[in-house]
Parts: sequence; structure tokens; C-alpha cells
Amino acid sequence: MKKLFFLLCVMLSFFIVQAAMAAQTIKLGVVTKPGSAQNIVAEKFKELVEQRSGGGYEVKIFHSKSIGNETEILQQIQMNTIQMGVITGGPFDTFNPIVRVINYPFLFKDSAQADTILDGPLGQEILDDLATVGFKGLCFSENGFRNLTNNKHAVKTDAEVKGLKIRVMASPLHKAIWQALGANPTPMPWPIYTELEQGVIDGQENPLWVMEVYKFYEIQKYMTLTRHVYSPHIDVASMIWWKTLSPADQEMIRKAMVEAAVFQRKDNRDKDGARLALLKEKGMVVEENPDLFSFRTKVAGLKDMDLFKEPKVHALLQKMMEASK
Ligand code: EAX
Repeated sequence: MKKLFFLLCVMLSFFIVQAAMAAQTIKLGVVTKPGSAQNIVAEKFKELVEQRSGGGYEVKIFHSKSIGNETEILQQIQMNTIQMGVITGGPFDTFNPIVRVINYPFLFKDSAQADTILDGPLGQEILDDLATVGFKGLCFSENGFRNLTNNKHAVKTDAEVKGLKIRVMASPLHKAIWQALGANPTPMPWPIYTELEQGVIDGQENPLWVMEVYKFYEIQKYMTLTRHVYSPHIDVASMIWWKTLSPADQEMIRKAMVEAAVFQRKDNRDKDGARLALLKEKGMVVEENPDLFSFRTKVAGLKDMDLFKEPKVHALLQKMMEASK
């Protein structure tokens, strides 16, 4: 009897130790598939956190829309049913209008300027303000500068955009941009290959990696290097979850995400030259020098629209425009 009791105690303590040692799982959502910009951030983050926590955390990546589109992933992060996400700037728009500021057309001149501003105090204002809607904003990684593709005709000036049915992200700002340019914008969540293939939409706009990874060269003939919007991801955690973490773990997780973001931004930019070459090789007709003056003129009035009228949003847009002059 005594022996049995002893054995039970040993077994029980074994289970208790096991439970204490079991890694805490961090569920992280991205909408795109492996090889995509968001996944490269997520995978680097997973590697760093699992290594640095010595098995204390396991990062489980949910990709390819397995837990919903980006809006749905954000809703789950708010509720802490998943803990983290690498999410394109556009769909944040309806959660907190301050995010619109980064997606303002022709705001940043180049990647270096985007980094300086987003990694600085103005970017931090956006990350901090996400707390009002349940997110801990950690940092910015990137999709990159967005370019127009379509399957109807070559586009050099805004005149050729007229009437094109362009898919846009679930973002009132993105819709307003394409309305101002004379297109017929259709909001639609990711992915959109079938809709392009079936001609439900004539075109779309995204950074170069998307045209390669999602094989848009198979179904879109014309590309125009408009670079009309710099498209970051915002890398976020659930505020409910974040508050349960020790300061040391918060710092370890934040740092890992910042490093993953810096790694991915460089990786994305390094690959762009080869991507452009590949897309041409695959038969896309690329307009490399569009008349961007005509595009800029059409969208110049957006800053005065209701989309930016909330005082904090308006104030930050002014500061961003000043900083990016
Ligand atoms: O990351 O929805 C979009 O257009 C995004 O840029 C897409 O998910 C690729």
C-alpha cells in the first residue's frame, strides 16, 4: 500500500513538473500562404522566440486563410482566441482610422524614408493608439509599395484607369483612392485569384512579391509601377494576452518581432529586382515610367475628406506629410 502511495506521488509530481514545463502556445495568424511577406515575418519570429525562450513558448502559425480573412483574424486577436498577427495595413482601417495615415497615397518617397518615419515617434503614435481597440502594436514589417495590374489594357496615365474594375482591400481609404482615380473599386478580402481569372474584376494592386507568389502573371497582362501606396503590415498582439505576460517576456517577444520585421523588410527589398525581371519573362507588359503626376493630382484632395476628419487622425496626417516632404 505504502509502495503504491509512493508511486502515485512520484507520478503526480512528474505530471506537475511536465505541466509547468510545457511550452505556452502563441497562436499567430496571417492570411497569406507560405513564401508570402507576412509568412516570412511570422516564421522568423517563431524561430527567434522558440530559440530565446528555451522552449518556454511555441509559436503556431495559422496561414492561408485557415482562420479567416484579415478582418476576422483581427477580431480573434481582439478576443485573445489567437494571440498575434502580421496583418496588412488596409484592413486595420475600420478598427482604428488612425491607420489610414500610413496608407495615404504617395506619402513616402522610398523605403528608407518609410523606415525612418514608421520606426520613429510618428509610427509609435500609431502603434500606441491601437491599444484603444484592443491591440498591442509591436512594429511594422512590409508588403511594400503597391502597383496596379489589370487585364484590359496598358496604363500610363490616370486616363487609362477610368472604368477599370479594380479589387481593393476592405478599407474605405483604398476605395476612395481608386474612386478618385476614376476606377470602379470593388472591396474584396484576400485571396482574389479566382475573381481575376474569371474576370469578375479587371485588376488589382499589390507589391511585386504578390504577383510572383500568387502567379498573377498567369491572369494579368499589364502592370504599371505606380507605387501609389506604401503598404506595411502591422505586427500586433492581443492586449488581453499581452497584459498577462511578465515584463521580461513582453520585451523578449517585442524584440523578436522587431528583428523579424527588420529581417523581412530587407529580404523583400532585396528580391524586388529579380521579381520584376521574372514577371516580364513570364509575359507581363510592364509600364515602368507611368505619368505619376496625373495620378498625384487626382488624389491630392483626399486629405480633406471625412476619412481624415477626426482630430487625432488629421493631426497625425499633417505631421506625417511634413516629415515625408
Ligand atoms: O498580402 O489584401 C491584400 O491586397 C494584401 O496586400 C494581400 O493580402 C497580400
